[in-house]
Amino acid sequence: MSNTVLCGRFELDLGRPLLMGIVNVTPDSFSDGNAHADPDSAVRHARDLLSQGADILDIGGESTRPGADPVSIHDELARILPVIEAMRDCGVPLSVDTFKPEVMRAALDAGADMINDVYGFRQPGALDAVAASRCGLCVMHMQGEPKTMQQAPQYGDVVGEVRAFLLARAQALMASGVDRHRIVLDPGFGFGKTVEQNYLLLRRLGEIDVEGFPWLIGLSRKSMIGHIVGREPPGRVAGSIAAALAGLARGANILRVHDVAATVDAVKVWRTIESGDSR
Ligand code: HH2
Repeated sequence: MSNTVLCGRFELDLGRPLLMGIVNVTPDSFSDGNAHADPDSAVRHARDLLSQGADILDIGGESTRPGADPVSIHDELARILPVIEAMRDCGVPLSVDTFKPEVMRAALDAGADMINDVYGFRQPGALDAVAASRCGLCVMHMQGEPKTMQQAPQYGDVVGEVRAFLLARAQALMASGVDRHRIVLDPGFGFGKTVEQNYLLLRRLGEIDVEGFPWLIGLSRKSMIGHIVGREPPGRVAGSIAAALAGLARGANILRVHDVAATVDAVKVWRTIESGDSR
């Protein structure tokens, strides 16, 4: 198993946990919708996350929260391209959270290093849009689609089905000519899963070996956290960090988070405990 991920202009070293800071250029994201909806404030937010210690920035122009309305290619690009252009030389890889092949191509042309696709590159044309480039690829599991995915998620064996799906998608990417070192996998917490299924997946993450591919996990402020702590998204930071550390303990490599500064501190303490080196 390799400990690096090829990610556009970068090679990510997975020798320590990496933090992907979330930059939602959207009016309707579940946790920070409208907080950075115009590109200028999104760029300020991206710079903030960078100064807090983000290792990767994940720029999104369309919410995928349950029930979210679709966004046109034109509007999605108008939201994300100015942010990519402004942050292109910021020193960390830029990921773009999209499932539309046209947006993938334009984002890569503009200098993005990674494509994060909640559909796992299943849309027609998505494999072709990314195969020939050198970008990193985050392949996420989702049952159904955002508009309806939380209405009635159904699995015989959620752990086995998520594993089989991710393996099949990784194989499809590699069959399209993608180097395996470009791929990271994500179980897709909250995407077509009940609270119980989400916690089962997290608890058993360490057992779900998909041929040694690295894990990216996104738990930050999600409703599975709100369900336990009884708070709205901004009040879910401590709960999100607890879940993130549980993920690290089970082999996660990259944490997709809103609250970079707080998570950086928590990960530092966790690493000190794990390594026994407090110098
Ligand atoms: N979660 C969200 C969006 N994109 N991508 C990956 N790989 N993994 C995730 O868990 C994930 C994701 C949802 O969070 P957020 O971006 O904060 O909200 P919204 O989709 O409403 O913009």
